[in-house]
Parts: sequence; structure tokens; C-alpha cells
Amino acid sequence: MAFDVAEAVAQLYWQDERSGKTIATFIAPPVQTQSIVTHPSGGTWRVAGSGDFNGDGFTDLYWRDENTGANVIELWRGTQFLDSVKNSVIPMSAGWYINAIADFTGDGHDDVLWRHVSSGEVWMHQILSGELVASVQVTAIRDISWNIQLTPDLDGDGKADILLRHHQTGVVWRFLMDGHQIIDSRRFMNAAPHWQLALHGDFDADGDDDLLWRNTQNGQSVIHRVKGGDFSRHGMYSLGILDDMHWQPVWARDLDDDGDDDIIWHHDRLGYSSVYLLGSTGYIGQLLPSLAEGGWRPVH
Ligand SMILES: [Ca+2]
Ligand SMILES: [Ca+2]
Ligand SMILES: [Ca+2]
Ligand SMILES: [Ca+2]
Repeated sequence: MAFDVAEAVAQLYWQDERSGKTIATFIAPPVQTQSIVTHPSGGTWRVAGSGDFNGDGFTDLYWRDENTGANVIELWRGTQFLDSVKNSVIPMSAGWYINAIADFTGDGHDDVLWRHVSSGEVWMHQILSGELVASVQVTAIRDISWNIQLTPDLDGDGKADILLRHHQTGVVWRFLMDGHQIIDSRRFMNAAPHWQLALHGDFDADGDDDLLWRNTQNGQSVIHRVKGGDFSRHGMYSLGILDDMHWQPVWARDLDDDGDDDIIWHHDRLGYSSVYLLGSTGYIGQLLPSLAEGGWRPVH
């Protein structure tokens, strides 16, 4: 069923790693979907991530040329291609990779967080209207056992923060951020390593991001509400067990437009997608038309 993509509340991208073919899926309440091919192939280019780089409310694409290391932001307005903006040249061989795309400066334009594969350095590219306006070092986390796992806005100030995870101990560490500056650095919580820190989103509609955990041993999902930037044991509730681990939670978006983020799942082998529409007492699950084939990568 077709709808006007201007009514869409979410625009999600998928890419076939082999060809670089890219699909955009638009979702409008009450969970209607419409998919279009944006690029029949990628050549030597692959999408490294997506975000809103010009603050117009539509999702754009960040492309990297794997041969030359060139980076280009493609600005989109729904199904309409607007512009492509050269951003920087960072050869893959230099060891830098994109760790996260999020709005660290709070201006509504997403920024890019890079990490160096061996030195552990963390670097930020601040983006405005698709253009690179500042390139600044954040910190160096030399111990590469620490991953930058998620970049939620934990304290609800409109600026993304950083959650690190130690992949052996499971310890979660928090950086509250103001742009590229770390304004608070402390241990957030402990969790056994088989609990995967899967997604963040504002699941209770109170303005700060909450966390979705998945137990990789039994498939249980747990939402963990964050209050004032901190962990609260009282704010945890289960979303039940989905023991087929090919089902992965891949995005958090407010799909029914009621203020709280909902969860989009994807079966990485069969290509099925489904949603959990969250409410105050649980969720309503709904299967979606197949959005992308198995083996397609959701672009974050
Ligand atoms: Ca920004
Ligand atoms: Ca914040
Ligand atoms: Ca919240
Ligand atoms: Ca919702």
C-alpha cells in the first residue's frame, strides 16, 4: 500500500554488502512500509552509516570509497536526492573506522565519531548542513578491550553521550558529552558479557534514552530505563524471550507516533522484519512485509 513518504516517521536503509545495492524503507503509522531502491549498485563505495546531516528531519547517507578512502555525505529528502558533499579523505589503511553517527553538539545535525583500530584514539567530525566544520580529538582509549558500544543521550540534554563496554568483563562505562568534550566519566554498571547492549532509544518517552539488552544465551530482551543519566535497577522490565538469535533488534524508532521509541527486529537469515510497538505495560508485536533479504545489512 502506497503512502506519501512525507508522512513517514522512519526512514531506514539497507545495503547488500556484495553489490553495494541500497534500499530505503519508509515507515508510516500505523506501521505501513514502502521500500525503494536508492542505488542499484555501489561500485567500490559502501555506506558507512546514516544520519540526519543537515537537520531537515530526513535521513542521509555517509558513503566511503574503499579504494581511495574518500568520504561523501549524500543528502536526501525522502525519496528525493538533494546533493552529495565531499567530506574528507581517510584511507582504510590508515586504520580509522566510523564508530558511531549521532548529534553530539545538539544542533540537530548528526556528527561522526571515529576510532583508530590500534591506537584506540577517538576523533569527532562535527557536521553542519552536510559539511565538515570541525575535526577534533575526543580522547584516546588505549585499551582496545573497550568498545564504544552505543551513543545514547543519557541525560536528555539533546547531545549524544557515549557508553563504553569492556568486552571481557562486561563493565559499562559512561561519558557524558558536551560536543567533543567529556564532562563526566564514570562506571555506569556491570553486566555479564553474555548480555548484549543492543540498542538505545527513548522507550518511556521522558526525553532521555533508555537501553535494550539481549541475553545471547536464552534470547531474553530487557529494557532498562535510564533516569537522569544513571542506571536504576527499578527501571528494568522484560520484553520476553525470542530464542532464535537470528532475530536481532536493529533500530529504535517511534513508529506509531505516540512519543516513545519502538523496536524493529530483523531476521538476518530469512529477511523477515517485525516490530514491537511499546506501551506502558508491554508491547504489541507485528510482522512486517519482508523489507530486505537475508544477508542485507541494516545501515545504522
Ligand atoms: Ca551536530
Ligand atoms: Ca546528553
Ligand atoms: Ca527515557
Ligand atoms: Ca511509539
